[in-house]
Amino acid sequence: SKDWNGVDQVMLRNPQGASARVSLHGGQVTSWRNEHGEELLFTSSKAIFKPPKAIRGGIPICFPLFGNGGSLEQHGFARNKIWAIDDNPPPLHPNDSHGKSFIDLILRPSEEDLKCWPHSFEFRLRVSLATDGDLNLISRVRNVNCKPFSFSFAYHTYFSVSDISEVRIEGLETLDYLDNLCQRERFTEQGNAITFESEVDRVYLSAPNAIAILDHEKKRTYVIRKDGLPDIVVWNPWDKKSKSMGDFGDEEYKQMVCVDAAAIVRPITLKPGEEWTGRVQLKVVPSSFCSDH
Ligand code: TA6
Repeated sequence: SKDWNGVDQVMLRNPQGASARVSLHGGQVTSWRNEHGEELLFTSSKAIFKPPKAIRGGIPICFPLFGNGGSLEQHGFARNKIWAIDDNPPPLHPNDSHGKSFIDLILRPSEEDLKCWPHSFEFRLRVSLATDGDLNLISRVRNVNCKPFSFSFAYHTYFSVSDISEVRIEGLETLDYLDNLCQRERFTEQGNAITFESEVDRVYLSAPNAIAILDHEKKRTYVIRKDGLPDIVVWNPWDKKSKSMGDFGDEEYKQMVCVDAAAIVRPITLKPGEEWTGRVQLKVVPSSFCSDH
């Protein structure tokens, strides 16, 4: 096995020149670029890159909690921990790594973690960059051998957009959602696509497994495909909330949107020895916009 001492981030590249960067701090993807070197994920210019702060941008791993709850910090501790590189991952289905450059990370609870969340788990994360530039994340959480436990989860994905007021999200029409801005009250989406004119912070329930984020100005569309993750979080802080976040620029809400594949509304419960898998595939495609798109 390679000597990984002192490594704190890993670069993945594919033959066409696309790349991704994974930080061992948080097991967090902090960059995903297409073959032209264009950055597709948003990271705040004021992001803090060391524990105990989560890096504001990229794809924070929210585990064992999404949101607030009990003794755990907001969005859980996984994104504030230093992950290890896993040199002997369990065998994966061939198409999980076929022709892709990938890295396997692992997180196990420290004694400290077990004090605030007394469940022995193993969390294996594979980040891979496909030959076509798609970014794939596979999370495997296993109950090592203790009493059953439950958790919620999200790939808290910050997409880079040119102008939030020109962004549309398709695939969530007619779904019910919980609105974090109204005490998580349940509403039904009426629009034919989600657009942004103010702060949005919602959890869409039982979302389809393909969601499109259209960036009008850049004429490109992000497509999220997910498996094992029933919900989709949509968040943009807009101006007022942006000013209240120290690690986020006042105007940066215009260049980002969070669309998170997640398992929140119905937490996942694992019996001893059981394993859960949550996958997401991120793709970016040029989108030829027609006016009635
Ligand atoms: O995206 C949903 C959300 O819970 C928002 O309410 C906002 O708090 C966001 O996550 C960011 O949370 P963080 O802990 O990363 O500042």
